[in-house]
Amino acid sequence: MSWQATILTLFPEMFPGPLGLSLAGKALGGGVWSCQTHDLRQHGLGRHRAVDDTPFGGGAGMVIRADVVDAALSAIQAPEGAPRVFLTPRGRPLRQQDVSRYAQGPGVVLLCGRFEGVDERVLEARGIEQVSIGDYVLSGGETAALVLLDACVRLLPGVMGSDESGVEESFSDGLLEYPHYTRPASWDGRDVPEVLLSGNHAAIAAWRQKQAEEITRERRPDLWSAWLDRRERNEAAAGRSGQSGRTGV
Ligand code: 6GU
Repeated sequence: MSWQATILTLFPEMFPGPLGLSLAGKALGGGVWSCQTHDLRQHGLGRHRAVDDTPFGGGAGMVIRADVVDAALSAIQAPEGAPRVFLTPRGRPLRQQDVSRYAQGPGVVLLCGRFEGVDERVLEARGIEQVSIGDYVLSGGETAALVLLDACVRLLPGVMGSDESGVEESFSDGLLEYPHYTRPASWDGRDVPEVLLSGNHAAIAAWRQKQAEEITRERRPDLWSAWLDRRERNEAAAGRSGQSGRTGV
């Protein structure tokens, strides 16, 4: 029973693409996950297998038809309970917590659009979530689907190994990660921060925490204020329960 990605797309050749290589590719070859594409064109109408039509109300671009998407959904065999996701810049932002939820389930069904969009009625009627991977516009949902799958697959049991890299990383506690250094200790006139060479593990942990906080404050004021709010709430909770220290997030 492996984690199953089912992808509805006009460009099935785009999968698994880069996910056939490296960590994700090994896991694919090893049967940890599977990647099944389904060509939307198979359900197109008429001699030209048309999947789209002009938008009611006018305007630029074309809209993928509800009946075409519905026929494709009926034709696939996705695991019971797999969330259906339409990749679109109009969606809610994809977060690590969504990725984690998807990875813990049986798999996902991903609908990739081209053109202006998909008829809203089929999204509503068939319980399809709308997700965006960022505030920029891609030419189609396929590359966004690859991003979502990469984020999910690396969380599947056995894919990343049992080292700490899955835990102590950006977003796991709401902060961006501290900077990394390796040999040589001096390069191009730049020295590695001295504390990292000290062997003092408590001092190193404190330095890394401070770096993570500063970088998050500078680069991601949104994450920073959320983290401050969370810390304040935790401290208040610790105070109420008579604890002296901070509790975990
Ligand atoms: Cl999910 N799809 C497309 N086409 N463009 C996007 C996106 C998704 N997320 C950001 N831009």
